[in-house]
Amino acid sequence: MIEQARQLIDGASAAVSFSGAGLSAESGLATFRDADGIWARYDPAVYASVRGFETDPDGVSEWYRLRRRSFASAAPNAAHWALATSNMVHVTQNIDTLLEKAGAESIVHLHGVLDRDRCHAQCGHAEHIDVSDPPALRRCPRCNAYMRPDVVWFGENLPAVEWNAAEAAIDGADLLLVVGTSGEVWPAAGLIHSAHRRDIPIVVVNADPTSVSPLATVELVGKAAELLPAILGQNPEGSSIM
Ligand code: BV8
Ligand code: ZN
Repeated sequence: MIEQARQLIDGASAAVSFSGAGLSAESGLATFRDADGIWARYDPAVYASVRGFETDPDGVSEWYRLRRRSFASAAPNAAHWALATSNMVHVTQNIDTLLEKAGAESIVHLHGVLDRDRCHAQCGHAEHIDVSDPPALRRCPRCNAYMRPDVVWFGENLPAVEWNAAEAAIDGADLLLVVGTSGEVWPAAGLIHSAHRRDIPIVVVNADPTSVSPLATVELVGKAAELLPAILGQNPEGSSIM
Protein backbone atom coordinates (compact mmCIF):
# COMPACT_ATOMS: atom_id res chain seq x y z
CA MET A 1 0.00 0.00 0.00
CA ILE A 2 2.84 2.39 0.87
CA GLU A 3 4.57 1.50 -2.40
CA GLN A 4 1.32 1.99 -4.33
CA ALA A 5 0.78 5.36 -2.66
CA ARG A 6 4.38 6.40 -3.40
CA GLN A 7 4.03 5.48 -7.08
CA LEU A 8 0.78 7.44 -7.41
CA ILE A 9 2.38 10.49 -5.76
CA ASP A 10 5.60 10.20 -7.81
CA GLY A 11 3.49 10.08 -10.96
CA ALA A 12 1.63 13.29 -10.12
CA SER A 13 2.77 16.71 -11.30
CA ALA A 14 0.02 18.83 -9.66
CA ALA A 15 -0.72 17.11 -6.35
CA VAL A 16 -2.77 18.86 -3.65
CA SER A 17 -2.86 17.99 0.05
CA PHE A 18 -6.05 18.42 2.09
CA SER A 19 -5.53 18.24 5.85
CA GLY A 20 -7.37 18.34 9.15
CA ALA A 21 -6.61 18.19 12.85
CA GLY A 22 -5.03 14.72 12.60
CA LEU A 23 -2.05 16.27 10.79
CA SER A 24 -1.21 18.27 13.94
CA ALA A 25 -2.15 15.58 16.49
CA GLU A 26 1.47 14.40 16.88
CA SER A 27 2.49 17.99 17.54
CA GLY A 28 0.37 17.73 20.67
CA LEU A 29 -2.65 19.69 19.38
CA ALA A 30 -5.96 18.01 20.26
CA THR A 31 -8.19 16.93 17.39
CA PHE A 32 -11.90 17.70 17.32
CA ARG A 33 -13.74 14.42 17.18
CA ASP A 34 -11.37 11.88 18.73
CA ALA A 35 -12.41 10.62 22.15
CA ASP A 36 -9.99 13.00 23.88
CA GLY A 37 -10.72 15.65 21.23
CA ILE A 38 -11.61 19.26 21.83
CA TRP A 39 -15.29 18.82 21.16
CA ALA A 40 -15.52 16.07 23.77
CA ARG A 41 -14.96 18.78 26.34
CA TYR A 42 -16.31 21.89 24.60
CA ASP A 43 -19.52 21.74 22.53
CA PRO A 44 -18.63 23.19 19.10
CA ALA A 45 -22.15 24.58 18.75
CA VAL A 46 -21.28 26.79 21.71
CA TYR A 47 -17.56 27.45 21.35
CA ALA A 48 -17.05 27.57 17.58
CA SER A 49 -20.25 29.32 16.49
CA VAL A 50 -21.49 32.89 16.10
CA ARG A 51 -24.38 32.29 18.49
CA GLY A 52 -21.99 30.83 21.06
CA PHE A 53 -19.71 33.86 20.89
CA GLU A 54 -22.56 36.37 21.02
CA THR A 55 -24.06 34.54 24.00
CA ASP A 56 -20.80 34.27 25.95
CA PRO A 57 -18.08 36.40 24.31
CA ASP A 58 -15.84 36.23 27.36
CA GLY A 59 -16.12 32.41 27.74
CA VAL A 60 -15.39 31.79 24.07
CA SER A 61 -12.50 34.28 24.12
CA GLU A 62 -10.99 32.54 27.15
CA TRP A 63 -11.28 29.15 25.37
CA TYR A 64 -9.37 30.51 22.40
CA ARG A 65 -6.84 32.04 24.76
CA LEU A 66 -6.14 28.50 26.11
CA ARG A 67 -5.84 27.11 22.58
CA ARG A 68 -3.52 29.93 21.55
CA ARG A 69 -1.18 29.21 24.44
CA SER A 70 -1.08 25.50 23.47
CA PHE A 71 -0.34 26.48 19.86
CA ALA A 72 2.55 28.65 20.98
CA SER A 73 4.47 25.62 22.29
CA ALA A 74 3.59 23.27 19.40
CA ALA A 75 6.22 22.38 16.80
CA PRO A 76 5.79 20.87 13.32
CA ASN A 77 5.94 17.05 13.31
CA ALA A 78 7.49 14.80 10.63
CA ALA A 79 4.24 14.92 8.64
CA HIS A 80 4.41 18.73 8.34
CA TRP A 81 8.08 18.50 7.31
CA ALA A 82 7.30 15.85 4.70
CA LEU A 83 4.48 17.94 3.23
CA ALA A 84 6.62 21.10 3.32
CA THR A 85 9.34 19.50 1.21
CA SER A 86 6.83 18.28 -1.38
CA ASN A 87 5.81 20.84 -4.00
CA MET A 88 2.11 20.43 -3.29
CA VAL A 89 -0.53 23.11 -2.76
CA HIS A 90 -1.68 22.61 0.85
CA VAL A 91 -5.38 23.13 1.54
CA THR A 92 -5.97 22.88 5.28
CA GLN A 93 -8.87 23.13 7.70
CA ASN A 94 -6.35 23.66 10.48
CA ILE A 95 -6.02 27.06 12.11
CA ASP A 96 -2.50 26.34 13.39
CA THR A 97 0.49 27.60 11.39
CA LEU A 98 2.63 24.47 11.69
CA LEU A 99 2.85 24.01 7.91
CA GLU A 100 4.23 27.57 7.66
CA LYS A 101 6.69 26.79 10.48
CA ALA A 102 7.85 23.71 8.52
CA GLY A 103 8.56 25.97 5.52
CA ALA A 104 5.64 24.99 3.30
CA GLU A 105 4.93 27.67 0.68
CA SER A 106 1.46 27.53 -0.88
CA ILE A 107 -1.01 27.05 1.97
CA VAL A 108 -4.76 27.75 1.89
CA HIS A 109 -6.43 28.08 5.32
CA LEU A 110 -10.12 27.31 4.69
CA HIS A 111 -11.14 27.94 8.31
CA GLY A 112 -8.83 30.86 9.12
CA VAL A 113 -5.80 31.11 11.39
CA LEU A 114 -5.44 31.48 15.13
CA ASP A 115 -2.64 34.08 15.08
CA ARG A 116 -4.96 36.85 13.90
CA ASP A 117 -8.00 38.61 15.42
CA ARG A 118 -10.62 40.45 13.42
CA CYS A 119 -13.56 42.73 14.15
CA HIS A 120 -16.72 40.68 14.73
CA ALA A 121 -18.76 43.37 12.94
CA GLN A 122 -16.45 42.93 9.90
CA CYS A 123 -15.58 46.65 9.73
CA GLY A 124 -12.24 45.56 8.24
CA HIS A 125 -10.03 45.96 11.30
CA ALA A 126 -7.73 42.98 12.00
CA GLU A 127 -4.65 42.47 14.21
CA HIS A 128 -1.82 39.93 14.36
CA ILE A 129 -1.81 38.06 17.70
CA ASP A 130 1.23 36.78 19.62
CA VAL A 131 -0.20 33.34 20.53
CA SER A 132 2.26 33.05 23.42
CA ASP A 133 0.67 36.13 25.01
CA PRO A 134 -2.95 36.10 23.79
CA PRO A 135 -5.22 39.03 24.70
CA ALA A 136 -8.52 38.71 26.56
CA LEU A 137 -11.84 39.83 25.06
CA ARG A 138 -11.54 43.42 23.80
CA ARG A 139 -13.29 45.97 21.62
CA CYS A 140 -12.48 46.88 18.01
CA PRO A 141 -10.57 50.21 18.11
CA ARG A 142 -12.32 51.30 14.93
CA CYS A 143 -16.03 50.53 15.53
CA ASN A 144 -16.19 49.28 19.14
CA ALA A 145 -17.69 45.87 18.27
CA TYR A 146 -15.93 42.86 19.83
CA MET A 147 -12.66 41.56 18.40
CA ARG A 148 -12.61 37.75 17.87
CA PRO A 149 -10.25 35.12 16.38
CA ASP A 150 -10.02 35.33 12.58
CA VAL A 151 -11.36 31.76 12.22
CA VAL A 152 -14.51 30.45 10.52
CA TRP A 153 -17.20 29.44 13.02
CA PHE A 154 -20.11 27.11 12.37
CA GLY A 155 -22.76 29.07 10.50
CA GLU A 156 -20.17 31.45 9.00
CA ASN A 157 -19.21 31.43 5.36
CA LEU A 158 -15.69 30.45 4.43
CA PRO A 159 -13.49 33.33 3.20
CA ALA A 160 -14.15 33.71 -0.54
CA VAL A 161 -10.49 34.16 -1.53
CA GLU A 162 -9.41 30.95 0.23
CA TRP A 163 -12.45 28.99 -0.98
CA ASN A 164 -11.86 29.99 -4.60
CA ALA A 165 -8.15 29.16 -4.29
CA ALA A 166 -8.98 25.73 -2.87
CA GLU A 167 -11.52 24.98 -5.63
CA ALA A 168 -9.03 26.08 -8.29
CA ALA A 169 -6.33 23.86 -6.74
CA ILE A 170 -8.65 20.83 -6.77
CA ASP A 171 -9.81 21.57 -10.33
CA GLY A 172 -6.21 21.58 -11.52
CA ALA A 173 -4.99 18.66 -9.41
CA ASP A 174 -3.90 15.28 -10.74
CA LEU A 175 -3.73 13.73 -7.25
CA LEU A 176 -5.27 14.52 -3.85
CA LEU A 177 -3.51 13.52 -0.61
CA VAL A 178 -6.01 13.62 2.29
CA VAL A 179 -4.40 13.68 5.75
CA GLY A 180 -5.92 13.57 9.24
CA THR A 181 -9.51 14.59 8.66
CA SER A 182 -12.83 12.98 9.54
CA GLY A 183 -14.34 14.64 6.47
CA GLU A 184 -17.45 15.70 8.37
CA VAL A 185 -17.27 19.48 8.07
CA TRP A 186 -18.77 21.10 4.99
CA PRO A 187 -18.24 22.71 2.54
CA ALA A 188 -14.53 21.82 3.11
CA ALA A 189 -15.19 18.06 2.91
CA GLY A 190 -16.95 18.64 -0.40
CA LEU A 191 -13.54 19.31 -1.97
CA ILE A 192 -12.68 15.62 -1.53
CA HIS A 193 -15.91 14.67 -3.31
CA SER A 194 -15.09 17.12 -6.13
CA ALA A 195 -11.72 15.42 -6.58
CA HIS A 196 -13.45 12.03 -6.62
CA ARG A 197 -15.86 13.22 -9.34
CA ARG A 198 -12.83 14.26 -11.38
CA ASP A 199 -11.54 10.67 -11.14
CA ILE A 200 -8.07 11.66 -9.94
CA PRO A 201 -6.17 9.34 -7.54
CA ILE A 202 -7.02 10.03 -3.87
CA VAL A 203 -4.50 8.85 -1.25
CA VAL A 204 -5.91 8.94 2.30
CA VAL A 205 -3.71 8.87 5.41
CA ASN A 206 -5.73 8.70 8.62
CA ALA A 207 -5.55 7.04 12.04
CA ASP A 208 -9.03 5.55 11.55
CA PRO A 209 -11.34 4.75 8.65
CA THR A 210 -13.78 7.63 8.05
CA SER A 211 -16.67 8.61 5.77
CA VAL A 212 -13.93 9.56 3.28
CA SER A 213 -12.56 5.99 3.08
CA PRO A 214 -14.86 4.90 0.20
CA LEU A 215 -13.44 7.75 -1.92
CA ALA A 216 -9.83 6.59 -1.51
CA THR A 217 -7.79 5.02 -4.32
CA VAL A 218 -5.38 3.95 -1.56
CA GLU A 219 -6.07 4.36 2.18
CA LEU A 220 -3.24 4.06 4.72
CA VAL A 221 -4.60 3.70 8.24
CA GLY A 222 -2.00 4.93 10.73
CA LYS A 223 -0.14 7.95 12.04
CA ALA A 224 0.62 10.81 9.69
CA ALA A 225 4.07 11.46 11.19
CA GLU A 226 5.11 7.91 10.27
CA LEU A 227 3.26 7.42 6.98
CA LEU A 228 3.83 10.76 5.25
CA PRO A 229 7.66 10.59 5.28
CA ALA A 230 7.34 7.02 3.91
CA ILE A 231 5.02 7.87 1.01
CA LEU A 232 6.65 11.24 0.22
CA GLY A 233 10.05 9.59 -0.01
CA GLN A 234 11.74 10.96 3.10
CA ASN A 235 13.07 9.40 6.28
CA PRO A 236 11.40 10.76 9.45
CA GLU A 237 14.09 13.46 9.86
CA GLY A 238 12.60 15.00 6.72
CA SER A 239 15.66 14.73 4.42
CA SER A 240 15.04 12.96 1.13
CA ILE A 241 15.99 9.29 0.81
CA MET A 242 16.43 9.78 -2.94
C1 BV8 B 1 -20.90 27.02 6.29
C2 BV8 B 1 -12.60 26.58 13.01
C3 BV8 B 1 -22.39 28.29 4.98
C4 BV8 B 1 -12.64 27.17 14.36
C5 BV8 B 1 -14.23 24.87 12.47
C6 BV8 B 1 -25.72 19.35 8.38
C7 BV8 B 1 -25.09 18.57 7.41
C8 BV8 B 1 -23.98 19.02 6.73
C9 BV8 B 1 -23.45 20.28 6.99
C10 BV8 B 1 -24.06 21.06 7.96
C11 BV8 B 1 -25.17 20.61 8.65
N1 BV8 B 1 -25.54 21.57 9.53
C12 BV8 B 1 -24.70 22.63 9.42
C13 BV8 B 1 -23.80 22.33 8.45
C14 BV8 B 1 -22.71 23.20 8.00
C15 BV8 B 1 -21.54 23.09 8.97
C16 BV8 B 1 -21.07 21.66 9.09
O1 BV8 B 1 -20.41 21.15 8.21
N2 BV8 B 1 -21.44 20.99 10.18
C17 BV8 B 1 -21.07 19.58 10.32
C18 BV8 B 1 -20.20 19.40 11.57
C19 BV8 B 1 -22.34 18.77 10.39
N3 BV8 B 1 -20.48 23.88 8.36
C20 BV8 B 1 -20.41 25.20 8.58
O2 BV8 B 1 -21.15 25.82 9.33
C21 BV8 B 1 -19.36 25.92 7.76
N4 BV8 B 1 -19.93 27.11 7.18
O3 BV8 B 1 -21.42 25.98 5.97
O4 BV8 B 1 -21.25 28.24 5.77
C22 BV8 B 1 -23.50 28.64 5.93
C23 BV8 B 1 -23.67 29.98 6.23
C24 BV8 B 1 -24.70 30.33 7.09
C25 BV8 B 1 -25.54 29.36 7.64
C26 BV8 B 1 -25.31 27.99 7.37
C27 BV8 B 1 -24.29 27.63 6.51
C28 BV8 B 1 -18.19 26.36 8.64
C29 BV8 B 1 -17.44 25.15 9.13
C30 BV8 B 1 -16.14 25.59 9.79
C31 BV8 B 1 -16.27 25.42 11.28
N5 BV8 B 1 -14.99 25.74 11.89
N6 BV8 B 1 -13.13 25.23 13.12
C32 BV8 B 1 -11.74 26.39 15.28
O5 BV8 B 1 -10.97 25.52 14.83
O6 BV8 B 1 -11.80 26.71 16.48
S1 BV8 B 1 -14.64 23.24 12.43
C33 BV8 B 1 -13.38 22.18 12.88
O7 BV8 B 1 -13.66 20.95 12.18
C34 BV8 B 1 -11.96 22.52 12.45
O8 BV8 B 1 -11.86 23.50 11.44
C35 BV8 B 1 -11.48 21.19 11.90
O9 BV8 B 1 -10.37 21.31 11.12
C36 BV8 B 1 -12.69 20.81 11.17
C37 BV8 B 1 -12.73 19.43 10.62
O10 BV8 B 1 -12.38 18.54 11.66
P1 BV8 B 1 -11.09 17.63 11.35
O11 BV8 B 1 -9.94 18.54 11.01
O12 BV8 B 1 -11.45 16.60 10.35
O13 BV8 B 1 -10.78 17.01 12.76
P2 BV8 B 1 -11.50 15.73 13.40
O14 BV8 B 1 -11.11 15.67 14.84
O15 BV8 B 1 -12.95 15.71 13.00
O16 BV8 B 1 -10.79 14.49 12.64
C38 BV8 B 1 -9.43 14.26 12.86
C39 BV8 B 1 -9.09 12.98 12.12
O17 BV8 B 1 -7.70 12.77 12.25
C40 BV8 B 1 -9.79 11.77 12.70
O18 BV8 B 1 -10.40 11.03 11.64
C41 BV8 B 1 -8.66 10.94 13.32
O19 BV8 B 1 -8.82 9.55 13.10
C42 BV8 B 1 -7.46 11.41 12.55
N7 BV8 B 1 -6.21 11.39 13.32
C43 BV8 B 1 -6.04 11.62 14.66
N8 BV8 B 1 -4.72 11.52 14.96
C44 BV8 B 1 -4.06 11.24 13.80
C45 BV8 B 1 -5.01 11.15 12.75
N9 BV8 B 1 -4.66 10.87 11.48
C46 BV8 B 1 -3.34 10.68 11.23
N10 BV8 B 1 -2.37 10.75 12.17
C47 BV8 B 1 -2.70 11.02 13.47
N11 BV8 B 1 -1.73 11.07 14.40
ZN1 ZN C 1 -14.73 47.06 13.90
